[in-house]
Amino acid sequence: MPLRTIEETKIQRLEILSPDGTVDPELEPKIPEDVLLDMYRKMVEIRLFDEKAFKLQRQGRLGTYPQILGQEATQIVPALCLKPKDWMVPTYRGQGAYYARGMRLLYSLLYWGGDDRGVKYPDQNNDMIFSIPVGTHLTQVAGLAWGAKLRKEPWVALTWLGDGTSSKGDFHEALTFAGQFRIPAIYLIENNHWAISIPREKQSAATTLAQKAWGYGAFGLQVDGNDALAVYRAVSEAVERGRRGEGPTVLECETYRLGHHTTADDATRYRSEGEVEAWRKKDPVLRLRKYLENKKIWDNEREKTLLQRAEAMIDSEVAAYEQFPPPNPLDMFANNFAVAPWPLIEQRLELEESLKHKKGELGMLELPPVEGRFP
Ligand SMILES: Cc1ncc(C[n+]2csc(CCOP(=O)(O)OP(=O)(O)O)c2C)c(N)n1
Ligand SMILES: [Mg+2]
Repeated sequence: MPLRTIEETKIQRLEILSPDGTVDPELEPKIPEDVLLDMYRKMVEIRLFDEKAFKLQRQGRLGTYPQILGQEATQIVPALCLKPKDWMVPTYRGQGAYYARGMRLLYSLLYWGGDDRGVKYPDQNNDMIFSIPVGTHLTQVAGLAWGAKLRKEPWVALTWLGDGTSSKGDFHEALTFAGQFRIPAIYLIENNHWAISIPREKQSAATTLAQKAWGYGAFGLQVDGNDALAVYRAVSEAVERGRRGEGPTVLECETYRLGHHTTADDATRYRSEGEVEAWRKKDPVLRLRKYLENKKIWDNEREKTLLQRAEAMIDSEVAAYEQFPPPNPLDMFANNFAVAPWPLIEQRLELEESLKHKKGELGMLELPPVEGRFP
């Protein structure tokens, strides 16, 4: 006797804008013109910023930096689908998301220059810091979404994670909780095909990452992540689903990391130029530009003006970064523990002692008081 089928599912993929800029009119989202232009402007600006940051690192003017080159649509567009009070938790490859929500590029430069004053998100936003440990934020995001639900607030919690990160136990724990409690959480997997030097095929035997959603009772969809319109539609619908109380969403946005993992990596050692070249042809920025040109709301003249303004803005952010007063070295001990453990207190006192004679020289403000106590 054949086995009974008790459950079936299908994995769908959303693609709207083709690389030549033509659209599927049935799926084309109705995005107001000013939002479309803002989206494009920010994608161009973050691309130029990314190039600049890379060069600054090579010149010794910035610390390690993770480029987002090629992932501008999955960075900028989701953030534009949120309201300020929605929770947003990017990954370390999140400069675009923060910028789209209104954070000055100065702060990204400070952060990647090793200064924790770079963690400064606009006051009205519910933006959270990303975690450098991959995946540890996923359960925290479930907590944020659960909190919104318990308080009967209309906010969703949106987070990003990499393809590699979707193989971690944190993903399983977060999604188990999110599905079971039907919380308004959106897990956007930025499948950029590489987790440092490990290709997507070696990370999971699942044919898609979107299908993982099904195992947790979450809504899952694969999206062309280099297609700004598809990302907009998929994220906006996930936000609406969350606000209606219909639970979590997993979006696998397929894109490609055109650069190295970070400036500490050399991707030419483990992948072919041919592969990278093939993905360059699917460029998300160029694709959106063609769409705007076809709609007759963009042209060469506007592009030229945008590039000039963007370059001037970025230069001024770099100047502000390089003129920023130096940090107080004691700040490294702040904000870590409510009650500091004794080794940290000892180290802090030692540093304080050795800095005393440099106080004037460093132009330091009043030294912050010692936090915590000896046991
Ligand atoms: C818990 C933890 N383990 C290992 C690392 C080192 N690490 C940094 S990024 C990375 C790969 C992440 O790949 P993916 O999730 O695909 O994200 P992507 O960098 O491609 O955006 C690893 C293993 C880390 N940061 N945290
Ligand atoms: Mg990856």
